[in-house]
Amino acid sequence: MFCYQCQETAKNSGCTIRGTCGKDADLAALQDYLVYALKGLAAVAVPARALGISDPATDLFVAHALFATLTNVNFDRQRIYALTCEALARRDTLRTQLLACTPDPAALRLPAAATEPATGELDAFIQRGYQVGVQADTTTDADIRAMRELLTYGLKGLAAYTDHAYVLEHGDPTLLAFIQEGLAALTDDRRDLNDLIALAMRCGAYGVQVMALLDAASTSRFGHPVPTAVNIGVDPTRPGILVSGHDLLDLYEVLQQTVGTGINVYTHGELLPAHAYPAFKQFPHLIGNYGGAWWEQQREFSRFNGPIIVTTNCLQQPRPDYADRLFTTGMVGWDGIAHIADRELGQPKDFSAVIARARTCAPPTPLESGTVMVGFAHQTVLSQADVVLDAIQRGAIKRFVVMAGCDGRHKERAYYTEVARTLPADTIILTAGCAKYRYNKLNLGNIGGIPRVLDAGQCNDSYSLVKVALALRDAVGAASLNDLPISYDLAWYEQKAVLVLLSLLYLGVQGIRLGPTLPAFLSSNVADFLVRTFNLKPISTAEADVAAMLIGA
Ligand code: SF4
Ligand code: SF3
Repeated sequence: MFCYQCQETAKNSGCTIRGTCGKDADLAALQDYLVYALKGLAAVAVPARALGISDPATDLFVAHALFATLTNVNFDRQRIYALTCEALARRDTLRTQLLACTPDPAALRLPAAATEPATGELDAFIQRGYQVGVQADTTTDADIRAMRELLTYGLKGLAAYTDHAYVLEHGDPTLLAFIQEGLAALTDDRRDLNDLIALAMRCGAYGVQVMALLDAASTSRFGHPVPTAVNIGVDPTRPGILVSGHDLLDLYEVLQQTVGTGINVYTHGELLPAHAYPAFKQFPHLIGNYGGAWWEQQREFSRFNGPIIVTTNCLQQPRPDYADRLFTTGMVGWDGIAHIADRELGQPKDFSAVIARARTCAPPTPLESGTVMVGFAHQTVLSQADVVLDAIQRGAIKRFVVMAGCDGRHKERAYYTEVARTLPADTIILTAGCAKYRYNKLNLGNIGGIPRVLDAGQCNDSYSLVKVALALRDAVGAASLNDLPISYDLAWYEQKAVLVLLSLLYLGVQGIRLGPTLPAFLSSNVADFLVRTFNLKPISTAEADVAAMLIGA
């Protein structure tokens, strides 16, 4: 196997024997073959669309299936196999329709991924997967390969967020069309570096678009987040259900189905921001948030004692002591772990099996006590714009530091805690994503009532931070985002973060620090290009980086 799509790739080079994430070689090959099949489907769908042939269900399927290949989403080989069978069947149906309308099929130059017959056997898919992965073609130029992978991972992030928006009934066919355009381009050897760079920038533009769509989807359904102190302790008298991942609708339906049952509900990881949405405040049995970021789940799920539902991502290898009370849903899966089926005909998901399990469980073991503040998305911050601007003009706030992104296992990530501790008292941290768990419990105080850590929400709520920055630019009459007293010190782990990065680069943000390591999939020339063009930089020490950021460097 060879996989280097996430920040925890082995030796910051590539996982070759087994993924740090728990993905084994056959599953990696199966996922590679799924991505290959989706590229082939896209290579058919793009010329078909140009002729007016398209199928909205196939368009959404591509995003859905690509999402399954993100880091820590789906480890269930039967489900990856089923998605691949469906991709190939949809490809063949669309190709038949396309060829029927094409006088000169050779002119289409369909790639092998679009035309090669598939046996339909799982073992054959795995074997083919070993031949079509990242390193399959040893003759590919290193820089072309790097740009293709950067685009692939940006598209994966785009696919995941698009899927999240569609779950909340907010669709946008232009996003689905671009995912296919990008995938199809990856099969086209005529695309040179400049083409791929342009596509990566367009992927960033669609990243801004999808985050805006998801913001509209969440706020129209659940209201605008408001500042909220979230309990991080437990109710020792009642069992609970823990909901992890990013899916607000899953959490909402769990809450609806547990009203009056005597069972409490807790958020985990990236669902912490749910507490700030007005629609969630109607449920007194939404007790609080349990634990920290995704990578601490094995210890935390053990101690939770009750059932856990993992939505969207990030799932780790389940430990035997909680595997029988772990449930996956949506695109998440693990061989042998119970799975809650998708919604049907506008009906909610059926969480009765989870609720039945909770009735047999002990209350959670406390991990900590106190509260954390959430709810500083764009509407809250912009409603306080006068106070913020006044604080800037008085010199009470000297700088904002955007510390959005992901958390992860590596001990180097202690850097982010250290940066938060080292930043002086006249600075504000703007955060979104699970990166916040490195510093959101530090009690860093406030500046004239404005908390020093403003948590906008999930990683996709990085869009909120962009909205705040753009409003600040307009309010102070700055020419560009780069003229503001804002520094960017981002942490990445998986492919949603790759999309967030491309979105910021598309918006012209310069001087982003990216850590804890630069992506292994960047060739040295592509990394140099990003440094030269966007002044992208690796992190250094917390002390040195804080000193540099304070002078705008
Ligand atoms: Fe390794 Fe990350 Fe790929 Fe998993 S997703 S195999 S940890 S690079
Ligand atoms: Fe975290 Fe997975 Fe990326 Fe949504 S939960 S930010 S890592």
